[in-house]
Amino acid sequence: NNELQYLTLLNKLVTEGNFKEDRTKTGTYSLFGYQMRFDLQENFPLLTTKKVPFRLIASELLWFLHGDTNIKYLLENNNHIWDEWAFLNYVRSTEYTGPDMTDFGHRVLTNLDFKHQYELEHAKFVQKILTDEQFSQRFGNLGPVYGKQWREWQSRNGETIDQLLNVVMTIKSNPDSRRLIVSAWNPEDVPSMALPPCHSLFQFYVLDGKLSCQLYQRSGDVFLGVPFNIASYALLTHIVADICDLEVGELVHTFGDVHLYANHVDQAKMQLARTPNAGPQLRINHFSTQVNEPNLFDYQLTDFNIVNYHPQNTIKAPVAI
Ligand code: DHF
Ligand code: TMP
Repeated sequence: NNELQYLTLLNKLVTEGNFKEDRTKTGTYSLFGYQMRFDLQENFPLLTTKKVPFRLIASELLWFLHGDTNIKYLLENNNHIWDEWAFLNYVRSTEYTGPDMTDFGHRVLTNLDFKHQYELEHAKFVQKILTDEQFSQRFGNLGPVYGKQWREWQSRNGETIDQLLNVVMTIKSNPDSRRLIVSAWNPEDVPSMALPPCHSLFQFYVLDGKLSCQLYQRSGDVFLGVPFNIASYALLTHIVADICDLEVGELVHTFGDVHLYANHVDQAKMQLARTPNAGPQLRINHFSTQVNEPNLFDYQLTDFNIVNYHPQNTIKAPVAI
């Protein structure tokens, strides 16, 4: 069962995770090196032991596929999962003149007055990204993150490399290739990214007409980020299989530092007390504009339908910034 892969990891971190301080000053229970395998033929690996918002996962993936790195697209799709990291750049700039937002991630958790101030400034920020083009170019951009590296890796001769398109074309022409790799980890660009890529590198593999994908995730927030990452790479595998006329195989999810934040332990225990339901299925509307050339830009949110998804209630948890 696919969901047990996740619940087993969650349980392992609760029971065997090593306490480790971290960059965000939250504290984590952590393990180094772990692997899960999801059979994409069985079902679509969207967790049922809590509600995981597929809409946000799909719009984030389309944002990557478009090569976009500006949160404006996400905001237009009512997706706020990257807001805090753009907001952080803004409040640290000289252009920000509102109330002091230093350490806002921790202060919103303990100070109700401050939380209201933050929510007001955050709402103003979002509005300005949506309506002021100059502002959005300056503060909506997260730097050369996933989309940029996947579709427009900057080469030293001034050209750009579309890693993902190259891989799709190689899958079609030479499916046995062992070089079907896309890397978001660009050491030259890492310092200018709002957050260095957590899902850093992935590789495809074709056997018996089935496409598998392995992700190397250097750092995994098991309660908040990881359920998104599993579903996102499962969706990516379905899309690439669709373009290449293949069935889906497995998603192999490999971690470096996988951790449970100390302030997610109660939520994890609540989730572990639940019994998973049968997983949902993904239906992709068949690609109306399919021509000979693969076009990774053609997919739209409405092309993806999750059917038979019967999740249990949302479990809220604060994100570490
Ligand atoms: N930082 C940290 N510390 N953990 C992350 O998982 C993370 N993920 C990022 C950026 N920085 C991060 C991008 N992805 C949520 C999920 C994924 C994500 C960012 C945030 C999140 O908060 N999920 C909530 C629901 C959010 C909503 O409905 O808007 C959840 O309950 O799953
Ligand atoms: P780090 O850069 O110090 O590793 O912090 C990044 C945090 O964000 C870490 O807890 C992992 C988490 N994360 C995910 O788990 N998945 C994601 O997709 C992203 C962007 C972040």
